[in-house]
Amino acid sequence: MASTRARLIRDMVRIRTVEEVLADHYRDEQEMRTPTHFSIGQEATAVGVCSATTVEDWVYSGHRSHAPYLAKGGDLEALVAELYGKEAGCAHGRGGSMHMIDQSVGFAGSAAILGEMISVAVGSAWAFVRAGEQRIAVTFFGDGAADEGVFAESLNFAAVHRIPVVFVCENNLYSISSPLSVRHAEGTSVHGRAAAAGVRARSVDGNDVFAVHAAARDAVEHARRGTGPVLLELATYRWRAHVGPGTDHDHGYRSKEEIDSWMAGCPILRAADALRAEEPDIDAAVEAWRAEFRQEIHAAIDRAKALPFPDTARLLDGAYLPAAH
Ligand SMILES: Cc1ncc(C[n+]2csc(CCOP(=O)(O)OP(=O)(O)O)c2C)c(N)n1
Repeated sequence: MASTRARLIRDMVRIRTVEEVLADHYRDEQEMRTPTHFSIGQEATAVGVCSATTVEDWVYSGHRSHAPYLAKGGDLEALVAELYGKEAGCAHGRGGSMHMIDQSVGFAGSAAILGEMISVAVGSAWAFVRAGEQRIAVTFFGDGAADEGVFAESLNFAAVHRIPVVFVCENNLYSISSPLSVRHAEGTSVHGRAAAAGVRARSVDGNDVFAVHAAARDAVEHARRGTGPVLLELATYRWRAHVGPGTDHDHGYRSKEEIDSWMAGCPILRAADALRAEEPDIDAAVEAWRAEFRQEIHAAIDRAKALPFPDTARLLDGAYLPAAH
């Protein structure tokens, strides 16, 4: 099954399977000593967008980083080793889950300070322009990060200078437990704010991987042509708690009915439903992929656990240490 549409589903199944197994190990072993923000339920945004980029294009994300990293082709073993704090991790065991990086495939980096990577992506894309390169930058962030001032500044700067950046807002309705309704005036939206800054902006069903992919291809092409930045606001939903492997049905900030209704709109099930007429064997393929990726992630976990921790004498390598006065 080699069609682009089947490949998008396969990529989502891989991310879902990897994260579900990681979440189980995280909970049961207590050996990964890093906060983790899972994208379970949100896979269509990362897969739909990253599949529209080339290896030359740079992708950044915030704290919810595993899905964009894997969708861009980031090395799985380096991700797992990073979560276990091992020297072989993608950030040498110093960064943890929120500091994914694999520049060999164009995953330029992720960081936990909300909004930080929005401006860094704009700077990278501006550097591409100044070097006469045809590359673009993409930056993933949540609706909460879009409340940071740097978002407005970045939109404006990118629009004024026609910087080839694609802003990707994964709008999952909450900033931790604060719903959009208490943070934004009624009738406003993230894409509306981008449009007001002169950025071409679209709102897309973020749980429809085919729609996301089509919108991302259009956005990437627009940016690469030098016709200016684009923002995609992708409506999606996080199934697990904001941080950690568990669920949060009982935390009181969102209802069980709301969670159930979004789970019924699972991006993998929806994509398989849409493809069934064209690919009647899609359900068997999904099951086979799940089994394949379960093996892959279990093997990666076993290997990561056997790897060494960083040498304590070198723990501060790469850290910024202000000069002593
Ligand atoms: C500047 C800054 N302020 C506050 C935080 C604490 N914080 C971490 S995640 C988060 C909510 C993020 O929500 P959103 O951007 O919508 O992303 P989501 O977690 O929903 O994917 C907050 C407030 C932070 N990391 N950085």
